[in-house]
Amino acid sequence: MRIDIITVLPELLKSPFEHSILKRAIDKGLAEVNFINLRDYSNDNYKSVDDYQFGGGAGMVMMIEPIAKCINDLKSKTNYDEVIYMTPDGELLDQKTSNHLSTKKNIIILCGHYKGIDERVREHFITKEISIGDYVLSGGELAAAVLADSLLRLIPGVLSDETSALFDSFQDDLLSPAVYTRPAEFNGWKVPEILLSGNQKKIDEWRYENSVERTKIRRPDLYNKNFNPK
Ligand code: 6GU
Repeated sequence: MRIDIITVLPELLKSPFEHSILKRAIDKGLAEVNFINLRDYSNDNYKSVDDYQFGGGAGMVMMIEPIAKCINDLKSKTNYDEVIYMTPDGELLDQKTSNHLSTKKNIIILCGHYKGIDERVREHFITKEISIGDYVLSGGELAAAVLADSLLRLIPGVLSDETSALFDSFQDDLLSPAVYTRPAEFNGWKVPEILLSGNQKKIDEWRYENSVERTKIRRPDLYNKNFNPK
């Protein structure tokens, strides 16, 4: 999978891809992530990419020209499956969307800034708009990193234990069960006996029940979707 991220702040974005699982995915050649500086496509000597909005009002708007030039340049070299715009008024990201997008070959992610982007970009270039939650961030970069992380870890071979993404919270609309490691007792606080029993069937049952119980308490919305469908 190849992800090309268009941003005015490439430096802000780089670090999440230089460590741990995402770094390994890139080093192994399972993923390619490129950072494209939108200012390189500016029309003027000041490298500006934003302007005052028509109709007045506070806040700058990202101009269509640099974005169009940039996206067209990328498209002239690569076929893209999706051109995604990160925006708080987009579709809320969930595991289902991540699973779906992780099967794509090439995607562009455009990071918004300021008051937003000229609506004509959204109408004519963007194929999908994604938000990572109902709160406002200063720009799309951190959201783009969240999206990219959620996609890259699903690529086969990226996680060392191939099956482990299948057991992530949300993969089946259930939260993950509680986990423990050594010591088996600390301060008198004990690890549930069953996990030390060696009985894998019983352990699997305990984990499933623990998942369901946690989901019921912490995320009744998910629980009801699973167990009390309308
Ligand atoms: Cl994608 N962008 C911004 N600026 N804020 C957000 C967001 C995206 N998702 C949630 N809040």
